[in-house]
Amino acid sequence: IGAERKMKKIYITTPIYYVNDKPHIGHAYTTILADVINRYYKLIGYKTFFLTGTDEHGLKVQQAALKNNQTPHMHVDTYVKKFKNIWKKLNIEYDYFIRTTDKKHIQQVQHVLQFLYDQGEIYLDEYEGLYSISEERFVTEKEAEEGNFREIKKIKEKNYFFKMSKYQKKLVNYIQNNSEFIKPESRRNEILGFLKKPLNDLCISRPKSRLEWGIEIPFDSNYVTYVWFDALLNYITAIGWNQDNKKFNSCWPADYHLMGKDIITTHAVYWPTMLLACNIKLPKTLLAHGWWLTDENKMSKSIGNIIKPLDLADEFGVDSLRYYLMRNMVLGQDASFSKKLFIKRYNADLANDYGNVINRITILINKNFNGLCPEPGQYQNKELSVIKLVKSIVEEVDKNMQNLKIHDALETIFTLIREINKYLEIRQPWQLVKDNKNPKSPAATCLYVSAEVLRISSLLLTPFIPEKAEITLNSLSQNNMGNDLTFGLLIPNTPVKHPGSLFPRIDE
Ligand code: ME8
Repeated sequence: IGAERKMKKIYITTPIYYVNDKPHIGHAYTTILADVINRYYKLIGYKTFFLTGTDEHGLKVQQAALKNNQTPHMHVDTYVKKFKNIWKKLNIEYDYFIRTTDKKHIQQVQHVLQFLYDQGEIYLDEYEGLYSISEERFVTEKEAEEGNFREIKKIKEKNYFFKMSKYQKKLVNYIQNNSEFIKPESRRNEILGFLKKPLNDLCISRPKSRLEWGIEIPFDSNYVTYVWFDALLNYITAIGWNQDNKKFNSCWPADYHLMGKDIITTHAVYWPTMLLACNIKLPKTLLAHGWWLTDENKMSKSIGNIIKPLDLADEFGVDSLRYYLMRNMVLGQDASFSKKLFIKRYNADLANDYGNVINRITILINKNFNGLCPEPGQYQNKELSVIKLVKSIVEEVDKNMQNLKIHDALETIFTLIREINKYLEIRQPWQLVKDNKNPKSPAATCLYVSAEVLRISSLLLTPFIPEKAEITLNSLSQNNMGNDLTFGLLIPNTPVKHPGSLFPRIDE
């Protein structure tokens, strides 16, 4: 592991979001998830690279600009700011923000198009079919009947096609031989099912008469390229593909492409076949999470049923929102968003369990040990079993995180937090101090052990609730200890402060 940690960065991506509307809770979820995974890897000592950004071409954006009486350029600049502001507010620590209107990206997309054209992987053909404006692609008659596409037109035109079908067999083999490639299992089966039918070639051009806002096809100026062909390539153009080999090789292949289940097909079929045609390695894991539902409706921009993440973060704090989103969705499944459940979760876990432990320990140390970390004496069985539990919890959290069981990781951390509370109830340090407050006394030992376990729990929580966990760690003078998760590092006689009420109860 040591050597690998030095050589290759863990590379994590979110989808690049369309800038046809403001960011909403769904975008926030994927981006927070990426941030949590990224922060966790950093915590345990990996170098990482976290990419997010915006998908700025295509019909949807062109139409949104028109609706706002703006040029596409002005429109995208305005909306990109909204995304960047929200990520800042939600404490998202991305390393790079790619925009598909970046000059470098455009050049590289054209480079790929030209390369594939020269290799004979792209050809011109006349095609007649049903075209969905909302999906921006040709759909089959069956899809048109079943799907709820709002605008479907019959279109006959000449277009450029990428020989996607040629790679079908290779792709199926790859998916079958790499069980980690598509997660969760249900999505993997869905894609394998989809690939049982013959794959069509992919139409990768749009005539400018119909769509101007896109990247021009380098070998035919009458066309721009299909927005997905442009967008998917962001994952390699952002890390210097074909320009900065050192940077590219330090990141690629991507470790985690995160996304919602709505766009798994483009990522699990179009993207790998494009990479195969370019002789580029395939990403390690595509993770498709479920949908946040509200009032049992799909919450998406097109339906206009939007909970604004900023409002919730303003009302209850950024960490509370991050915590709820990570704790209440089982990765892969859908989850219903509700303010009621949000408040319930907050009160139970953050206000009661975590908040209580922080208050009890720091207040007792302040009252009885002059605000200095007490010096522990001999550990008894009770202490030894708490210390043993810490080790197994740290290992279990790691397993949960590696397996992308994010909600389980949180549940595991909270087992430890609840254990501190139980330990305090059993040892009753508030009684022990009445007998003896000397260094190495039972009271000192109990409070040292509790504070140390609080330090480790808080470190484990930093990826999820960075702001409040950091405050807690600072109140324990953790700053000098690095990110070590082994028991026994808290230094006796360093200051312990009461951080104030970090998680006030919310009325239900
Ligand atoms: O699809 N619940 O962009 P997009 C959970 N530009 N996640 C949700 C969600 C919800 N209700 N709604 C949206 C695009 N998402 C393309 C991507 S990538 C090369 C190009 C999240 O703005 C989820 O991650 O429509 C989903 O996949 C993404 O937003 C779609 O964002």
